[in-house]
Amino acid sequence: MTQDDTLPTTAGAAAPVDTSGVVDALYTDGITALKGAFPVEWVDRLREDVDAAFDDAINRPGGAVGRGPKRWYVEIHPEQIRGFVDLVTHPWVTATCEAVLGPRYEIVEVGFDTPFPGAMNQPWHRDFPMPEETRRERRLTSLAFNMTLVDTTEDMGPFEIAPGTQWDDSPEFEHGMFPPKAHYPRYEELAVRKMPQRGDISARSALTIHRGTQNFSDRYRPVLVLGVDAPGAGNAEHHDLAVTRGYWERLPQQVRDHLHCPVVDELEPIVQKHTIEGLVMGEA
Ligand SMILES: O=C(O)CCC(=O)C(=O)O
Repeated sequence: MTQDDTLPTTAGAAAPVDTSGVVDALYTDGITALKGAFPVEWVDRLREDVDAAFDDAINRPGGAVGRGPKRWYVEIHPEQIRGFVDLVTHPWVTATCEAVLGPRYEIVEVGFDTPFPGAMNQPWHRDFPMPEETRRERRLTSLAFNMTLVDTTEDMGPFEIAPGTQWDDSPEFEHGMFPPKAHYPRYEELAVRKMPQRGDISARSALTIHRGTQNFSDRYRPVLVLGVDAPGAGNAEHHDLAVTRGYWERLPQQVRDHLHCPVVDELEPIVQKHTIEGLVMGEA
């Protein structure tokens, strides 16, 4: 399952990053993006590894978690994908993490969503309940980076997000994550459909209310997810990321500084933990 990813590749060039714009976008809309961050060939190579990881996971009990009909989430280890180092050292990614989460940010999750043909509209949701720091201090303590592995088209069931709703807080949210159906008209009014193309990367607060939509096409729409925490945010306990000793030794120090995961002799396939119960059955 191991890929050698520590060889340099052609990731995005170091361009000056306007972090004030990025922070502002994350605190207002709850999502921002960089178009053309990575070369298309780099994304295609990543997709090969994601496809292989999906085949492995779907054939193993607990390897993939259902997120609705024809839709799965798979958490993986960094060394299962070539390009991990490029991704987490990309200047826009590192600058965004530092600006929002501070210099000691921690990479806690690598995984991918796979809406297949026939996937339905998900219920509007956030990925976990609002942390106390966010509620009390209006401070974001985690980020999710998403990278499409295909050129998204309208019929593929694009990701929809309701900008500004990372701050929504209601006792009516089921499990702190699912707004009641009575709130849906507001989310539908706010909703923006995202049509990312290969090479684009987005950063969002996973608290911003969102959903995957119905995939009418005959193609699947894999999306890589990178989860990053501020120190103490606590999402790491829901994930099982690990690296082998050999891989760890080849990682740049810059990456090790932000990877506080077990270093092991041999990787265990991940049994998925981050079940979002309300999404398992599916349709909104
Ligand atoms: O379809 C997508 O891109 C996102 C799916 C999603 O939000 C989820 O499964 O939690």
